Amino acid sequence: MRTSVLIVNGPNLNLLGTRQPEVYGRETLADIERLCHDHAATLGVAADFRQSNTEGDLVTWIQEARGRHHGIIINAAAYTHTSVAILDALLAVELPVVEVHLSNIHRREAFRQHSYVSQAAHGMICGFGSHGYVLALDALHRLIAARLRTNDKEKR
Ligand code: CA2
Repeated sequence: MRTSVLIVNGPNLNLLGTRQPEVYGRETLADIERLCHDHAATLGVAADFRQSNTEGDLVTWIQEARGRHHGIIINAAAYTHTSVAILDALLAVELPVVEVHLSNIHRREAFRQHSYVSQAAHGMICGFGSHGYVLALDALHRLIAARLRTNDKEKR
């Protein structure tokens, strides 16, 4: 099976490029999706890029990733700071997870500085705008390759 990753985006990220460019930049979510597909192609990886404003959609997509994808990149947006449901789904799916944020959440309001998602993530990339997704793809690709090597050794 070709390496495949799920890229999940949470609420209001569909508004990117239309408001608050000083915080989130001028690129649209469609621009970021293109960037991800282009970079994933250079890594030989398939990328399934999704966005929803609904917490349940995000939970369902994470659950469905098991058996379909090798890892998950997630920008849960505001649900990062509130959602135990998304944390539980990420823990249950047992796939490598990389958390990404466009802005540096540690330079912002106190309520953005706690992430439930981080408890299920191998690592987090924040503050690099859309380039964070490229960095996240590189990181996840390495994690998946390491995991596949370990699985191969265990089979031998
Ligand atoms: O920096 C990030 O990527 C965030 O995940 C973005 C979330 C925010 O709640 C997190 O604390 C950090 C917000 C996404 C909303 O995006 C908008 C884009 C344009 C206009 C309004 C909202």
